[in-house]
Amino acid sequence: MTDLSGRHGVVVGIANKRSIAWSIAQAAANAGARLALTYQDVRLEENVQELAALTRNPLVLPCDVSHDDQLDRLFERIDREFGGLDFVVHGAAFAPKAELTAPFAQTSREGFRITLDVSAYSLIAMARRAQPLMARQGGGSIVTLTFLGSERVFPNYNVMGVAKAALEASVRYLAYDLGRDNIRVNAISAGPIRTLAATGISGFSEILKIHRDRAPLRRNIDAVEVADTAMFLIGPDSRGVTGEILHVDAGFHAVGI
Ligand code: IMJ
Repeated sequence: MTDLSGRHGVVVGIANKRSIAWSIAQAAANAGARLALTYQDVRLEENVQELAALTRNPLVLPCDVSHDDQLDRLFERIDREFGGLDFVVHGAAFAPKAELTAPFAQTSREGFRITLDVSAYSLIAMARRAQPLMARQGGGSIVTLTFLGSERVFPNYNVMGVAKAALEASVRYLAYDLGRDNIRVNAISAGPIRTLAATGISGFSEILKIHRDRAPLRRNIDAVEVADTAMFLIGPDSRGVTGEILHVDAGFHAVGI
């Protein structure tokens, strides 16, 4: 098992106990890491505070990833409290609801801008601020979350698919840039899971059923499986892996028909 004792990490993208980012935070905390957990706004603060209380010595901080000043303050606090940083877990994504229901061709300029800003640019913004703190430790690991909708069409995923494609390309470019400081950047492409990000998506039960029927492992995946893979990408066993999109989807991505 991955040992993260004495390591420090920051996790963004926790909305509630179903969030994949929360499963990763729990796994990292259980592996001995000290964590900074962020909440997007007051609406989610109580949820994150409650969950954070289940981990040892947590730092709970506000951070809306679409605001540079909040990102600046987050990394200043982390630098002050932790004196460095070993890993970042990025699980933030958002598209305005209308963009996930109307036909893709109707995507608005503002909807495109918001979706790409929150879901893709935020990784670049975090990586740049994490870089000096990680370089000081001799390296680090950045892990983000993506979905197969970046590579193939899933009805209604729409501009989120475009944002995830930009996110995955950003993983490769960041891996190239930050590699000189021994900072690795990877993504986990998770199969469909019932999280807040999936609620209200019409036909989600059918998507889970199709995934279960067609995936080589003939089943769905859960957030704990994603967290176990995240522990590999955060920890030293993956020291030679960077710029990678690792599918944790019971093999669904490998199937043609
Ligand atoms: C989301 C929409 C359409 C199809 C979808 C999803 N499938 C899956 C998701 C097949 C698995 C969930 N997913 C992978 C996401 O990345 C979801 C992101 C998301 C969800 C919402 C819902 C509520 C809202 N904005 C959102 N923004 C991003 O208002």
